[in-house]
Amino acid sequence: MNITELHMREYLNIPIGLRPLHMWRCYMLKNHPGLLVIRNPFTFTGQRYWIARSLRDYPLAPNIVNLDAKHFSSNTVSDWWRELHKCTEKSIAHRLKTSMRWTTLGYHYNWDTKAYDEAMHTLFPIDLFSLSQYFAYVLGFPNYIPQAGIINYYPIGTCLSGHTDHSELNHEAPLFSYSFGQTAIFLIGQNTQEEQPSALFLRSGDVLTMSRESRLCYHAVPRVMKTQKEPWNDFLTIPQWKSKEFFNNSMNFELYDQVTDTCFWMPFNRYIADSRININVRQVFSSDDCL
Ligand SMILES: O=C(O)CCC(=O)C(=O)O
Repeated sequence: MNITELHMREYLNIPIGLRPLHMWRCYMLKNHPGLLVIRNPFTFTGQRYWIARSLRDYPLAPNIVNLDAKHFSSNTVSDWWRELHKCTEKSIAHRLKTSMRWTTLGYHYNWDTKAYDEAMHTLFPIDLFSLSQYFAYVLGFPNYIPQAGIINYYPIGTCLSGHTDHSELNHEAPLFSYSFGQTAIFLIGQNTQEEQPSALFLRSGDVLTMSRESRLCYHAVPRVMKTQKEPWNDFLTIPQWKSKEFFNNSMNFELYDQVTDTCFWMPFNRYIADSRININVRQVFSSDDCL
């Protein structure tokens, strides 16, 4: 690829809401080759955008959520955020808020069979697709195809037990994990449960990639705790891009503008003040099978 092409890619495919590449800080862990962490490459508007998408849009039907028709109204199952937003009864709102634990996108993971069912597929959101392809491109995975997403919702005090993500048929492709809101303690182990894991904090905006040797390693979130800083409200420190014309137009620019409006942002701010959101993106099939 020549320099012009490289610049074209860098410019034309930059999802809006990211800091320029030269400001990114990317770390590897000595004992965990293939595990990469980029410390918050998002602007505050970028963080708000992905928080709002994860709460308002991604749980919308036909995407699948953990809330079932036995315990929740059909309106809640199909549009959880709207129902939470309009609920005025405190205890019901609390139940609605804390019951939402996951949404799946694209190829939907079947939690009972622990497999991806090819028949259960909805459109993968184009903005998240572009974001993940951009990170993959920058980190050296130019053929990456985002196909399945899990949005994990963690009210403070909740956790996720140790597991491996092995149901994808393609284990060569990395897994991308975006953290927003409250801070998580993340444990990363090795291929068996015998080895001692390493612990790291995942803070709002952090992007974690599990690739190569670490792709199939055990990992867990034993704790979500109150953050010291709220980068989604940090207007001062982050340079904002002025023009949208260079950016990938897969994003919802209307939402991107709305999230800077205090009134619009208020319900999202209330949610994220004591919760964490994790967006987890995977390629399920091999790139050849997708063409
Ligand atoms: O919340 C996280 O950081 C990890 C989520 C995870 O491991 C998963 O969805 O498989």
